[in-house]
Amino acid sequence: MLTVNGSFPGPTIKVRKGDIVFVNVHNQGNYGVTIHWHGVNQPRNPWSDGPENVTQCPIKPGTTFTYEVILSTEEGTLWWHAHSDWTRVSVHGAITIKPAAGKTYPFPKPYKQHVIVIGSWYKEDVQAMITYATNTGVLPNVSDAYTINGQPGDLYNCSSDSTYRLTVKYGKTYLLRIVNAVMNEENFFGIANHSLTVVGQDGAYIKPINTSYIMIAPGQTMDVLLIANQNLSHYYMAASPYFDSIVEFNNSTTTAIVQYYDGTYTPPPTPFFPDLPFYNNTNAAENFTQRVRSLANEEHPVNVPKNITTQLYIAISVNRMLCPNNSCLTPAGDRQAASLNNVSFETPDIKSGTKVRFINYGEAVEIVFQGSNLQIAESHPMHLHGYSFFLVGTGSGNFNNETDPLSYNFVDPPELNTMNLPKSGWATIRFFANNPGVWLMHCHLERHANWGMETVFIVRNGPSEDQKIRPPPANMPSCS
Ligand SMILES: [Cu+2]
Repeated sequence: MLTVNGSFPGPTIKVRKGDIVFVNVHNQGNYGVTIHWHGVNQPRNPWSDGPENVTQCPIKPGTTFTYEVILSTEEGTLWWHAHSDWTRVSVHGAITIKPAAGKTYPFPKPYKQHVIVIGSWYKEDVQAMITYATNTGVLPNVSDAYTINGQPGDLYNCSSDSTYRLTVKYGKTYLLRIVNAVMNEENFFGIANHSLTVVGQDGAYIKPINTSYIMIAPGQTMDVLLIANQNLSHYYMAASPYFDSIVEFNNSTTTAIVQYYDGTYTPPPTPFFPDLPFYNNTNAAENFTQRVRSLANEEHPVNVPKNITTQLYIAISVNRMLCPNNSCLTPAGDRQAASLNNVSFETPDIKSGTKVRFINYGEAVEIVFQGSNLQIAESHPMHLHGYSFFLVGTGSGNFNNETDPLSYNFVDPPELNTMNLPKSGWATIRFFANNPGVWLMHCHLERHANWGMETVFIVRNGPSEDQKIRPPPANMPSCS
């Protein structure tokens, strides 16, 4: 199993807003790998963004590459992960971004903060599994467990003695920095008897949301305040899937334990369990997601493009495609293919199917995504590199370009890097194309990205020197 510094999840990178981080990545593994700094906009610096064979060739075994990770507007929680095949399953960790020196949180300073990484666990060799699935057209296997901070928890037939435990002191407030590193399912998450206050998402603050559960998609991060104000006892925190399709998925629950440490009390034989929505409860998922609003105040303003100069309409679908010369092992001789506007992206062999989209510097861009599957529809957490964007509207069914824009939110739309396109629905995002570079956009469900639900935006240089891509670093990994 490929890990960073021997730990799963990998080490947390702790920075302040606006910091620049140099990360030496030395590959001691058996195959090439790259690292992506998820949600870090990397102004003018696509060279350190990480997508394999898009902005760099893989770091070969035995070699080193130094990433320059440039923080700018991001504040809150982001994460880093491998961006080659499915290596991100075990190669990931959190990035915590505190306010700049002399600045404060837009909420009372928490007593302590803890990173909570929700992940996927496979018993098998994931790299061998996905290589076989890609070569033969068979479906990739689903994971064997979910994990919280590397541990599956008490509900699985293993490792209950090493379940992650978060000890809390009565009356104190804790900032949980939650990362969803799961491969193929969205998740509900909650803590028994405790309400959660969500104060940030994707490295930007939001208006506080009080809730008993959150819905968090792969790629997303959330800052959540937990007030330890319940009876001294033990409580489960749990993550279970939100899955709105009919294909096979992992329907199990991972747990960790929140335990009060002061006072003498007898904990119950089993900790209290949170009441999480059923796996296919779309209303519960959307009720939460629709409450997310940018903080949008003087200190944390929003800059939503109003006069759109580039408009894209992207139909998203999972399809099936015939394999040439009976090359697939599936019964019908076909394979899964996922597409954006009917084009299925492939790396590293750039084939006729792969397309990129040029965007001029400074354009005010709007993208309307439309889920267009007729049969096995599913929601898609779409992630854009190089930018955060404003999610100005979402809805069910087909987008109506006359009536639906009337519902757009230009006042306090959430500023995200990964947004959930509702199943068979639409979503509209906006951003200013003010970061020149080569930026991948893809579904963060790994199966879908694997099948081609990806594309690339190339944002051209602007006229002035500080609007141009920086020169590449001297030590870029070689492609031969
Ligand atoms: Cu998808």
